[in-house]
Amino acid sequence: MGLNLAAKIIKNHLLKGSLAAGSEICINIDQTLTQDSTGTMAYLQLEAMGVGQVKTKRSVAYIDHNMLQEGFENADDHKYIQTVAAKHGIYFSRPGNGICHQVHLERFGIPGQTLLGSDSHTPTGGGLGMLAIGAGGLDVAVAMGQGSYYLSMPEVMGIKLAGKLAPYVSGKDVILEVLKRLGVKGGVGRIIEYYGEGVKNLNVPQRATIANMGAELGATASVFPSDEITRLFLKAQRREADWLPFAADEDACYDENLEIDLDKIEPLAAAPHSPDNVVPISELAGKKVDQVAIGSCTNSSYQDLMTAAAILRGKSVPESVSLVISPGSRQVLNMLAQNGALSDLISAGARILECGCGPCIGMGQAPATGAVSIRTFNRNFFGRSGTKSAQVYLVSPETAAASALAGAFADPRGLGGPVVIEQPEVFEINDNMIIPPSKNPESVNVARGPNIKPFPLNANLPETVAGKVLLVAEGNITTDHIMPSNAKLLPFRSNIPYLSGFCLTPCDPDFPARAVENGGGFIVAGQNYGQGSSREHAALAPLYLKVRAVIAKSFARIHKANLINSGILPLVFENPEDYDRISLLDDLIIENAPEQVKTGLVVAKGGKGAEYQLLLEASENERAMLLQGGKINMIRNEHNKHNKHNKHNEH
Ligand code: MIC
Ligand code: SF4
Repeated sequence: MGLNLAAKIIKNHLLKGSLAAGSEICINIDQTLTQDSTGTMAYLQLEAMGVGQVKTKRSVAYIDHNMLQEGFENADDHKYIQTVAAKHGIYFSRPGNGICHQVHLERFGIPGQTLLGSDSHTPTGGGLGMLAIGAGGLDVAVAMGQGSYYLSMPEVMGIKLAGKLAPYVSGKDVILEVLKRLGVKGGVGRIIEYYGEGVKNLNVPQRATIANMGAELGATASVFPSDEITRLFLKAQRREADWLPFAADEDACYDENLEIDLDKIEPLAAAPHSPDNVVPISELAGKKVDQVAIGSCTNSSYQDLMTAAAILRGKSVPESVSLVISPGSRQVLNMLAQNGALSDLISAGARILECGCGPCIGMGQAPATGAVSIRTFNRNFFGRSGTKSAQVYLVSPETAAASALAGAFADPRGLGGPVVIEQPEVFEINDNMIIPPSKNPESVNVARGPNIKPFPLNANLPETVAGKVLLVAEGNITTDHIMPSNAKLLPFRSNIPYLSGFCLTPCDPDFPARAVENGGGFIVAGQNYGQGSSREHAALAPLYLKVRAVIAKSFARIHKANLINSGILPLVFENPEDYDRISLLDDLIIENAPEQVKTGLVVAKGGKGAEYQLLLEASENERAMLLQGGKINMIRNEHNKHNKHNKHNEH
């Protein structure tokens, strides 16, 4: 029986383990990426581990999230990342060069290679045929230092695509259709692999959009074959030499199967406040919109912005609408400037922002009170836009542009003749904002600003883990709830003590004070706890507040790994009904914790004889990490053992 593409790439990179779904594997990592809001922490950890030059084939540090520079903090972090990158063999993409995922596709991604990134949308690289995975900063730091990454072998879901998209229907509508069918937990523990005749009717940016929002399914990665279309994209980026064909074997099998007929897809929107709350645009048509935002790593490719410009050309957005555009990369923005499309956007009344994440992560452009904001982004979690009362909808660039003109939700199929944007024969290639690593790394002094504070470290797991329940949260709590990110908080990504004062405040404003008052304790939650971002701050801030365990109905993949890396126990209710028996401020106690952690079955005792059976679903390696209080401690212990052994042998 043949192999599917995901299994082939994993097999080519397998260092430990087997392809059996659910077993722990270790794979070789070819490339890494970091962005600034997770990068400062990742590089502090890289330094703490004593890594010299990175072991990967290519590592890139991007600055794209944190660019308002309201005070010295952001600029200091940029300088830190620039110098630490130069010293350790890492390429540096300067602020203004674009969003990590878009620039990585354009300039660095290579079919068939593995990419680990400290950003949950790293799977965007799957659009080029990479196995691209998002992870916490510490895992990326370890991958830079050792060239490898441990994960649980995912199942592979095959989505067979047939047919061709109708005019004004695009990649965004395809992934919204998948989200409608599978939901935000539908991809957990899975790689989503696209195959079938329909694939050749999708260009690389459309594939990248689909792979990007696989993150919203909770998937480990999404992958497309590398074919003639991929070759032409790389050729147009003057990187044809990086191309190799990759596809599943003809007789490949999948653990799960789904079929989608592209012809049948219609323009869709994800309604507030979840990317899987999908409805057809036809149902929303006529509903007034106040803000339209086009951009983000999901939808700001050359083709996306050219399409929006073509729709807006010669027209004006009404006074009731604020249209804002954040281009994905300088390559895209510059090409639009050169061919006149930028002028079409400006003339139509668009507000042009610099190339970066911008409004997608709440860095400016917060909508007005109660406003309806439609965005080409990937997340519409509650409060993420910066305005709690805003109603955020996720749509395609076609729908966004049509609606901007109408001042209301509009089905772009009503626009008339189709807009066809061909891929240029050659993109504008100018890498002068990408700085290669230093040739004399010893001479580089790493610049550290005063906002960079030491990160918290856990200690060995104690015999008894005891404390109060500090919060009982609902299902689908996002990392935006656990560690909110906005223009006021992002500058403090290298300052955990400060950030911890805002931990879980969207769920309960008193959480940080309660945690401090009680000297730490437990968090209890529903399903899919920690969906969303890769930010390990969502584990480090609770660690700083002495949270010892999170007990949930289920966890999102990256956040669970971040908790384990920090030495916080991620425990799952064996009987989900037990969730209803626990109340705020209940006392919980786990006796003989190390012994119980070793078995994976944990009993927490409550008051009045209550007992809760809990599961620790973790590999042997992860259990060892929990016993030693997290990954950094484990690495340090291994180093110390190694050094002792060497010293002993010397004598
Ligand atoms: C996001 O889209 O939520 C972010 C901001 O890009 C995060 C990373 C972060 O929190 O810094 C992500 O997706 O991992
Ligand atoms: Fe940036 Fe938004 Fe993409 Fe996250 S989802 S990397 S904030 S553009």
